[in-house]
Amino acid sequence: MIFEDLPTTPTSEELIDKAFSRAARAGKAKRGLEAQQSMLQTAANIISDNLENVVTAWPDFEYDAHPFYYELADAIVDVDKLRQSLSEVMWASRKAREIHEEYQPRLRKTDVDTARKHRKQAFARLADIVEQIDDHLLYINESRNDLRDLPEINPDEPTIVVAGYPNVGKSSFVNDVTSARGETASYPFTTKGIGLGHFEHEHLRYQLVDTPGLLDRPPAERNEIESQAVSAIEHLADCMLVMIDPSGECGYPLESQLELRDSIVAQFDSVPVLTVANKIDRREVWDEDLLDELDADYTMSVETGEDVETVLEAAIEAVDYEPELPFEE
Ligand SMILES: Nc1nc2c(ncn2[C@@H]2O[C@H](COP(=O)(O)OP(=O)(O)O)[C@@H](O)[C@H]2O)c(=O)[nH]1
Ligand SMILES: [Mg+2]
Repeated sequence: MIFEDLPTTPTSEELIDKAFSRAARAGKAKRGLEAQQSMLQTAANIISDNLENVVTAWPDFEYDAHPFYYELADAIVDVDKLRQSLSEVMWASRKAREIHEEYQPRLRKTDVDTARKHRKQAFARLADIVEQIDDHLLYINESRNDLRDLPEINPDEPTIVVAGYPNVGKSSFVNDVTSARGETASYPFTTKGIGLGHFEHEHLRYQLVDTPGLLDRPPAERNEIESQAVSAIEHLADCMLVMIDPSGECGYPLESQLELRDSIVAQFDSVPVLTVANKIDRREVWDEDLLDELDADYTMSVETGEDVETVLEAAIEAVDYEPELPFEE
């Protein structure tokens, strides 16, 4: 995941301390004018290089981030504000070099006292520049901490997303058809873990994703971050399975479950959505007219295994994934 390896961003205080203490050490190794020159060069370089590294450590959101991650990142941090902060830091990095270039000539062909006075002045200006971007450095580090924990999901793998109210059997389904049990990922904005599983079909790896807290309740109950995370999922899902429990044993009336299904169909208009009624083994508690009303594409029972394969194959067909061949033009 592209935001995983971002280094911590120093605070302005840390950076100033580091630059000036290294400069003091460099100064002690030399005498006279050379000591002053070496101090300035060391301090300016450390500030300039460290600030530049803060900026270059970040991927380009538009070119390097998959739209799924871009949108998810934007739900969690303010990407425009982050970009602005990064550009201010770049400005400060360049400014530090300029100060170095401006003061360097003043530390030559002069007496040591005058040189020391100029060097101190340069240091004050360097410190001032770094202090000016204090808030930006803090925001960058905060963003880094928030984005580091984005879920480990591969957006390039063909993906089936499972939606539906709690207790309808989503986790049971994901665990049943995938090899890795209990694989989870987490979003930084909720404590609920994403259920994640993989299976292979005709040598292709598919990803099954269950998104508790997002696609398990009506849109009106989602906060702003959750709503945006749901739209990020539009870039991820190649097929949507909306699971319904017509027995009502999940604790949610069928009517609410169908409303959720309809809202998902409406929102994911570019993604094939299949309605799957689970717990068919409990058909004795299903209402007689229910099946008509449901308009389900499939019925199944994860408990007994009835028609689970059929549903999976339908999902694979709906994904309609064609791998890119390396030699294709
Ligand atoms: N009778 C019956 N129970 C099921 C079936 N699938 C899942 N369950 C049960 O329904 C409950 C909720 O399942 P779970 O997978 O945790 O639902 P989730 O909240 O949607 O992930 C569990 O007790 C499951 O054992 C099924 O096909 N038939
Ligand atoms: Mg679950």
